[in-house]
Amino acid sequence: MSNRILILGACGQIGIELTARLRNMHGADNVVASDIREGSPAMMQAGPFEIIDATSKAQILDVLKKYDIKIVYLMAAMLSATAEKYPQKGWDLNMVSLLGVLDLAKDKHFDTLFWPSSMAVFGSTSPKMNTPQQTIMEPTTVYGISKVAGENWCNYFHSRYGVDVRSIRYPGIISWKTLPGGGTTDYAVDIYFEALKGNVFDCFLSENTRLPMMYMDDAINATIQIMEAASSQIKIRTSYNLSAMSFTPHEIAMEIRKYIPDFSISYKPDYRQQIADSWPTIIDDSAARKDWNWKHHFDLAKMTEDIIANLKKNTHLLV
Ligand code: AKB
Repeated sequence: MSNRILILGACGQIGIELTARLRNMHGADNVVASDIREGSPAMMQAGPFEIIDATSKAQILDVLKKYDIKIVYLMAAMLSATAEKYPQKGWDLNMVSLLGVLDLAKDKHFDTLFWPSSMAVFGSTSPKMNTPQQTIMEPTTVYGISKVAGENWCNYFHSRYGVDVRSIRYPGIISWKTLPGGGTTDYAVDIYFEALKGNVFDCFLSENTRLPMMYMDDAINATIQIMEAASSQIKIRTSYNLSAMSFTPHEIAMEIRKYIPDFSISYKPDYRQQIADSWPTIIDDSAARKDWNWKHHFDLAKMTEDIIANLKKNTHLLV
């Protein structure tokens, strides 16, 4: 029986690394990558690739049938900062894509869906310290509103139609292989690249803005772990809080200085400061740890050591 996987939004920050990991695990032919535009030659040559607009249910259905897909990861999304510039487009992409795939799952065109939520579901009225799994959720961004609505749709399709949908509230995700785009936490990726290029880093958040973050390796592990868990272990069908570390721009700069002593950072907060200020400082992810044994492996020190070693070996990325 086929256990083929489709990734929608495979060319985004998480999609690229998720596709590579799933292809390693299951064989490239069993993992169909897709995006609205062509991916890198590496991704397109390594296994099947389809152009799909994630808001088109018809295009998704064609590919589900063509490859006999059983598992879908819907990774296409517009992130917080970009969605504040294009609210209608952000809402449309984030919601229409989700409602389309939920409907396809309801009609049994595939078995299991992964959909990423975000810590952006929380807002200024949520507790900032040890933000609980269940608490006040009054997000102030379009992205956050779309994620809260999406979580509730997931829960509804699970309880009403039995759809096996699983979701994680990602914190800011940091990687050295792929760049993010349009997020409020992106500074924590850019900072490593600028430091290694020998540049001063102009940070768009203020020095003491503490946000929850996670290294990509942990984020991919969590994603695969929740999808591999038995359905009975998934007790929450909105989305699970997920956490690894929390740090400020000042703290990440100090960590980088251990390797690049003359690294220098300046602070020029812009509109993204207000978004960051509405988000949690530290997240309580005990439900994920208890229900499906989630554990993180990287803290700020270990992540920084790994990123700097890898970027030094891959200087072609520093263009
Ligand atoms: C963003 O900054 O928009 C994302 C997120 C926290 O979901 N990284």
